[in-house]
This record gives sequence, C-alpha cells and structure tokens, in this order.
Amino acid sequence: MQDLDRLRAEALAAVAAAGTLDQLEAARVAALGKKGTVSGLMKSLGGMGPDERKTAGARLNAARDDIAAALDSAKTALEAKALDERLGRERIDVTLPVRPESQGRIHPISQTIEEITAIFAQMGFVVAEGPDIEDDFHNFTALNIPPEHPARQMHDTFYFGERPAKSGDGAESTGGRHLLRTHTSPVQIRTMLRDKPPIRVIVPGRTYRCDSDMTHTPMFHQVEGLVIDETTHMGHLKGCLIEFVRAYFEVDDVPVRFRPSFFPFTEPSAEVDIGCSREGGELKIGPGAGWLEILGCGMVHPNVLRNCGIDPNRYQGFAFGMGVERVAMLKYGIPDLRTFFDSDLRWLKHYGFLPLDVPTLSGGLTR
Ligand code: 2NM
Repeated sequence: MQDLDRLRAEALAAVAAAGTLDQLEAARVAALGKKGTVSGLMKSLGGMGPDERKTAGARLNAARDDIAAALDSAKTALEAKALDERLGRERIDVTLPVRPESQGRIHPISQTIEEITAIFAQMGFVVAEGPDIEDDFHNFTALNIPPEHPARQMHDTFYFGERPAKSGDGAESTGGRHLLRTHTSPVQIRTMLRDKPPIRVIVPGRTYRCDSDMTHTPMFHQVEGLVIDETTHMGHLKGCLIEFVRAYFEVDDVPVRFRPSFFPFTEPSAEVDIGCSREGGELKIGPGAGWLEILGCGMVHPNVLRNCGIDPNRYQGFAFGMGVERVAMLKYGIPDLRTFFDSDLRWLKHYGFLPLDVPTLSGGLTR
C-alpha cells in the first residue's frame, strides 16, 4: 500500500501527458485496466486483516475515483480539440456546380397536394389528417347522410367484415361498422369534435370507393377544407375559392361559376366550374366557350354543426372538396386517370417533378 500514492501520481501524470485519445486509452488501461496498477493493488486486499483492509480499501477507491475523473475530463478536452481540428480542416466549396440531375421524381399527386396546401396555408389554413379506416358515425351519420343514402350501400363503400362486438375495443360504442373512408370529410368531423371555433383546416388524403372503370379508381385522393367562425358567410366561400382557382391554375382572368347543387352536409350547396377553351383538340384553362367542374362546396349544414357539438345559432362556416387526380389532370394535361397508379417509370419521368421544385407562392408553384 506504500506504493499507492506513487502509483496514483504516476497515473495522473500519464493522463495529463496524453496528447491523443489513443494515448489516453493507454493510460486508462495501465492504471484501471484488468491488469493495471490500481487493479493489482485491489487484488492484494484479499491478503489483509479486516482493519487494514478497511482503510486500504477506502484509499484505493478514492485513488481510483480520482484517476477516473481525470480520465473523463481529459477525454472531453481531447474530443473537443479533435472536433475543432476537424472543423478547421473541412471545407465546403459552395461555388461547386450541383450534381448531375437525380433520377427520382415527385409523383404528380404529391406535387398537386403540396401546391393546393401551399395556397390554402397562405390564407391561414392548417393541415389536418385522420385515419383511412373510419366508422359509420364519422364518415356518414355526423355528416347528415341519411341511413338509406346510396353512398352507404355495400356496392359503393368498402366495409370491413362484421366483427363480433368485443367490449372495450371501442368499435361498438363509438361509431358502428368500420369502413374505408369514402371522402376526407370525417377528418373535418374529428376536427370540429376536438377543437373550438374558429376553425380553418385543409385536409388532404386518400379516399376509397367501390368503383373501377376508365374514370374511377378504387383509391383516389381528395383535398377538402373547412372554415367555421361566428360571421362566416357565402361571400367568404366565394372569395376564398376564386382566389384558390386563380392561384392554382396560375391564370388571373380564369372565369369561375358557382352552380347550385346538393350535398347532405351543406346548405346551400354549389358546384364550381372554371372557364376553358378547346382549340385544335387542346384544352386551355381561361376565358372561353366551355366550363369544367372542379370543386364542390357549400355552407356547413346546421345538423352537421350540432352533431359536432357546435351551436349553429352562434357559428356558421363553409366547406369544400376537390378530387386531386382531376385537378392534376387538368393542370398538367394528363389524359388517363389510371396511369397515376401504374408505377410506370417512363410515365413518372415525363409527368413527375424534380425533388427541388418545391411549390411556393413566392417562387411559383411550378418551375
Ligand atoms: C364537398 C363538397 C361540399 C364538406 C363538408 C364538410 C363538413 F364536414 F364540414 F361537413 N366537409 N366537407 C364538403 C362540402 C365537401 O366535397 C365535394
């Protein structure tokens, strides 16, 4: 044990002298490693009497802790020094030209959803999302869609198999049968049930209907929106959607027409058409002889507000919805709906977007 003070001083000196992490590790192994000097003294404790062992053990532990603490702080200092040296060495030449064009493309569906949300985000909307698997209550009942409505039929909606009601799984107590949502509106229902007005949400997502032909795919995408406040009226709806259409199609003088329509969840309801012309078989958005339907909208039905715990005597609002594939086809001249889902790399190379063409209102939606 007479050796302890000397060994401790030597170990601390070795730690202090270490100029690299490797040298520091060598100092650690020499002192505290399995065959190190301190560990060697630890072993000699076994041959001592109880009193001697007690004092010697305490001194040894203290010496070991001192050395460990010195190792720790030396390690931190050496690591900081190594990082400083590396940062000093590394250089990035920001004048280098970009790498050759990358192979990957952003799918037109993703790009279109980004563009639409960017426009509504600018108007103060926030994005809301919800589950693809819904229940009767959120997808139909809360939206004032009556039990006998055709949309609820087996052949229009993908229902999940009847599950034996298990207590505690929530299926029987919340909203009835499970199904794949047929529109994104159940997300607006969830938002109204959860948040107090004012509400301004934009809801992009996948939707599903039992339908498959030239112009329908069983999975497609929608973007819907909802605004609820105390004084919201049809003028706000019109202004908001006209502004959207101009920004999205990047045509300032595009004619917009609101045509009366019917949805169970809005009253009054309207469909929105935009002007177009056809010259030599080419469709052009803008002033012209033709009209194209692109949106559905309306003032949220008082029953819907009530179903979500919102007082229709105090609050009003508007909602709208559009098909993403449809507005993407119109803007980008994509002639066939089903090609969106073929995963054809040549198609994607032609219609897809480069990853850095991020839609912004200042930089332009598309470049
Ligand atoms: C549309 C057309 C008209 C709509 C209504 C609602 C809600 F939840 F507020 F009642 N969400 N979305 C709506 C209204 C959707 O899509 C063609």
